[in-house]
Amino acid sequence: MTLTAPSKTEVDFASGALSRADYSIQRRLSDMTAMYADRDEAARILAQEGDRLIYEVQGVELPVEEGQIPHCTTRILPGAIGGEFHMTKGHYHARREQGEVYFGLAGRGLLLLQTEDGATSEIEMVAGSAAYVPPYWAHRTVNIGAEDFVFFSVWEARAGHDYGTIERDGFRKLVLLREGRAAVVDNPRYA
Ligand code: M6P
Ligand code: ZN
Repeated sequence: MTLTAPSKTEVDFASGALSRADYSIQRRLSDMTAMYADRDEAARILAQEGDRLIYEVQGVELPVEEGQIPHCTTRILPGAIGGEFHMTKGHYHARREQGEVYFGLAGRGLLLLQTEDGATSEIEMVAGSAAYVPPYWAHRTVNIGAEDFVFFSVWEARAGHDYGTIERDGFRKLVLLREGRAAVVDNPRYA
C-alpha cells in the first residue's frame, strides 16, 4: 500500500486539458478502422484524407491498488465515418465488478452501454450530466454534436481495460447520423 500525496488538477472544461496530465493518449482512425461499421469508408478516409484524430485522453496516473481512484478527461472530436459518429474504442472492465462515473464538461454525447447477457442502454450527456456506469456494463462514448464532446471520468484503479472483447465482438448498437440526428440502431455485424 502506497501513501499517496493529495493532489489537484485544474480541468479546462472546453478542451479537457489537465494541469496535471501524467499521460495522454491520442486515438486516430488507424487505431480503430475495424471498429467502424463501414470499414471501406474508414480505409478510404485514411488513404485520401490522412489519419484523423478521433479522440484524446489525459489522465492522472495512480498506483494500481485497492482504493486508488484514477481520473481523466476524454475529448472526442466531432465528425463521422461513413455516417457513424466518432466514438471511443469502448471497453469492459477487466475486473467486471468495478463501476465508473462520467461527468459531462462540454458538447453533446451519447454513452452506449451493454452487458455480456445482452442488455443495452444509452444515456445522453451534456455539460453537467453525471452518468453512472455500473459494474458489468461495457461502455463506449460517442460525439453526437457539432463541437468537441468532453467528459471527466473516475474509476477504481484495479478496474483495468478489457478492449479485446469489444474488438472481437463489437458493440450491439451503432450510432448513426440519420436525417440530421443521431439514431441508435442494431449493429448487423454484432458477433
Ligand atoms: C473514459 C474512461 C477511460 C477511457 C476513456 C476512453 O475517459 O473510461 O478509462 O480510457 O474513456 O475510452 P476507451 O479506453 O474505451 O478508448
Ligand atoms: Zn471504464
